[in-house]
Amino acid sequence: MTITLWRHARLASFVGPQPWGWVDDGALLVQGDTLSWVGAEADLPTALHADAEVDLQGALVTPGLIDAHTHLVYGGDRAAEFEQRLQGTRYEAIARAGGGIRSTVAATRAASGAQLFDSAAARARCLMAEGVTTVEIKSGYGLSAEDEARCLAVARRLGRELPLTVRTTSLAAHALPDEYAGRPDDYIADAITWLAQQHAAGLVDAVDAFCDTIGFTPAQTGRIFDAARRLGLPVKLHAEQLSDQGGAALAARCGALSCDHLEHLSPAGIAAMRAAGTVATLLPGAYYFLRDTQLPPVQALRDAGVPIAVATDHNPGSAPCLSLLLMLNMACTLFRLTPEEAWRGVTVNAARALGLADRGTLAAGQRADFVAWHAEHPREMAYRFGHNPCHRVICGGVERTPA
Ligand code: DI6
Ligand code: FE
Repeated sequence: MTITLWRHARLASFVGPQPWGWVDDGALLVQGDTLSWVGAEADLPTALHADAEVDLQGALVTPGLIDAHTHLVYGGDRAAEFEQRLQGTRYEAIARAGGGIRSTVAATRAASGAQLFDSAAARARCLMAEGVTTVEIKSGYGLSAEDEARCLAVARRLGRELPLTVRTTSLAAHALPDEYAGRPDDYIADAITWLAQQHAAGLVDAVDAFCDTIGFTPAQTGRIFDAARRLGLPVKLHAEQLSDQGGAALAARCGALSCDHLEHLSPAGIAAMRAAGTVATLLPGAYYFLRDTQLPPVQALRDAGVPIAVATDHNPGSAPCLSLLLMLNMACTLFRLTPEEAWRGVTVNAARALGLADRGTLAAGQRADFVAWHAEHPREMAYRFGHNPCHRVICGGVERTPA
């Protein structure tokens, strides 16, 4: 196992009480795929052995970025729907008229496995170019036993073939497919059967649902969650995006890893999330693209000490966004997060939203996922937008070559 010492970096470690977990002149010792020592150059143990040394010459180093909420696998696009919305038709109205998610379902079912893989891989590479080392990918555009499993298998294959960790989430309860029109409870019953099959095939790390007026009711969501818990799978929820359904409290009572969107989150939802330690994953790209005006209750989340994550929500309908760095900026400008909060949202709290304790900070014992930047300070990435200063990416101890 090779041991490499990365020296003379400015570290934003997100560990310890100081802002950013800042270390002025720091070093990282990488042993295989793990960080075995992290700290100030001045504190480097004298007896330390390394096979190789890299001088980072003062470059800024952060943990690898984690995009904790995406829908990367789907067919087609929704550019025509975007034009419709620009002419005044609302997102919900398009969905109710059979467009929206269901039009992507038709395109996804029509796509070959190779098409689904190639298009998703191209999207994943865009995220990776900005320093993303872990991504969560949801199903939810297949909505049949076969097509949901196909999309999850594509996501798993991305994790095997790209230098990137992929966590998969089953989101069969995303929309009601046409063949179940008027029979949402039958659909949920079938989706529960598929979930057990997906789980047996090793395709699922977590279970999600869309609890909203154009999605599923809290009762239907609860049935999916009960099934997930029987299988020992953690849950998360698209909650209170378009209306307050009490979904966040329901999810929190099921020990949810995260509740996502949350523009219409109530004080009761916040209290339940706080009690359960559930992460609030904010998705400023969807808020922006749908021209939403209802802000998520950021100050109340802060006051309650609910950890906040930030993600792209990449999907063809409400957030066709492939830049997690842009989400740092939008989380600050639109939601008034501080740059440090936004950064914690794509590192330490994003890891927590995925139930991963082995990443998201720079500390001994963590996976060696880190990024060196052409920047002095991470606040610059929250400040600029449309700019990518990513310099070098180390994923599991191995340096990634540029895509
Ligand atoms: N909320 C979202 O923002 C995405 N899914 C969801 O439940 C949008 C999905 C889409 O419009 O295709
Ligand atoms: Fe989403």
